[in-house]
Amino acid sequence: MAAPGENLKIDGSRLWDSLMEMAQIGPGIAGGNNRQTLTDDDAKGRALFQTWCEAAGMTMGVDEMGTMFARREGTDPDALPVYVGSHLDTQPTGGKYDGVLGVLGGLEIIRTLNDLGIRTKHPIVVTNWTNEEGTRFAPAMLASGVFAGMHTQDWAYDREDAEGLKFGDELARIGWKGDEPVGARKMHAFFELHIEQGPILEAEDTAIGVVTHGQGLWWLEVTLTGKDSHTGSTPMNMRVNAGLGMARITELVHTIAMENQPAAVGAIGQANVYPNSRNVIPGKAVFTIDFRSPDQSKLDGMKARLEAEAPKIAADLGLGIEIEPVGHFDPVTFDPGCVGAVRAAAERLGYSHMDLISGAGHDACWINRVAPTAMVMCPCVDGLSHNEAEEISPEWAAAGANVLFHAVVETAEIVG
Ligand code: HGY
Ligand code: MN
Ligand code: MN
Repeated sequence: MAAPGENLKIDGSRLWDSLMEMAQIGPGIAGGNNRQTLTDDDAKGRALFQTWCEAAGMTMGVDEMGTMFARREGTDPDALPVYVGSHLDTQPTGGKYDGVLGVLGGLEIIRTLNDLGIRTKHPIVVTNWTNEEGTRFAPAMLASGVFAGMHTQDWAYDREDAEGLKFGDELARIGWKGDEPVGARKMHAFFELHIEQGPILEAEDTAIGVVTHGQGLWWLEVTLTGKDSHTGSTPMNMRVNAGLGMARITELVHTIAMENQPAAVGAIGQANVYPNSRNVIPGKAVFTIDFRSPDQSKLDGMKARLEAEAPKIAADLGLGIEIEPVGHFDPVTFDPGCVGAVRAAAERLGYSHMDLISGAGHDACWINRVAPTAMVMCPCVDGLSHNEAEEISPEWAAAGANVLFHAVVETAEIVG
């Protein structure tokens, strides 16, 4: 006897077409996307998503952080909804699938339920979280963090981009500052489909990642203060070179991560020297360190080691140093019940699958603090992401969306 909805499948070509249409908005320069949060392109992507949701008979709610909630009614209006989603904002040199697959995979579930005339007891809400990437406004997962009570809304509104523009002002400017209080919505469960952004699933020739845990993260912003001076006429022993300090701390970050293997990573992704002139020794350097590990003690130990050793490097060079944590979340253990629904869906559908720890951060990492949460992952080519060459196959997208579909619909309870 087939389980209810056992043979339900989404329409993979419709999903792929929607992914390709969304990718036209905020194009990059090398085939990917540059649809950064709260830009005009983000607004265009939001508008397209809203049009699609309304065409699928959903009603849209928007909260005061701009997060979008498209609701399909259930047969029991009092039942807490099952939420499903991810993010539509991208890195400046982002791919077409990071985040977008999870939002449009959620939409595809609704489109398929409509096609089949299936009702569920619990409403289903497809979600686009604002500013998951944290590249324009740090930290990452900002809106889901406010929703989970990890940041105040005022603090989030005050976050500034490189031009000094404030998050709250930009949200109002693009016309997506909603009226719902953030975090007021209660969830029966939350599911997120996401590309792996790493090499494991492809290397293991496995279609589905059943995400049991997510690694934790520290973002430490370091400011080194030296002295601008002439690169030609300043004797080497008179230089107070912030650029040299940044280089030595970059090496320290790598050393710390390598000494904490396995399951630890560290790098500096954002770095600026000032005045950034070819013949001026940098009097200032500002850069952000990204440490991650699924092991709490390793994660905190890497931070502590950096905080102890970087000041010594600065002192040796006569530099001032400030180290400010600008992003953090502890390692995550997802809800065993929701993880079980994902695993059962993969088994029922006959997809190869394996348990996985998420290397990247996701909105699900914060939402897991306020609702039972799990993630589904699909492979990506060469494990590449945060790169315009990010690529997946339509088959991988469809498999991930089918597993998401079954996990969501099983949790939302089909009633015919
Ligand atoms: O940084 C992250 O892990 C996520 O991709 N924003
Ligand atoms: Mn993402
Ligand atoms: Mn990303």
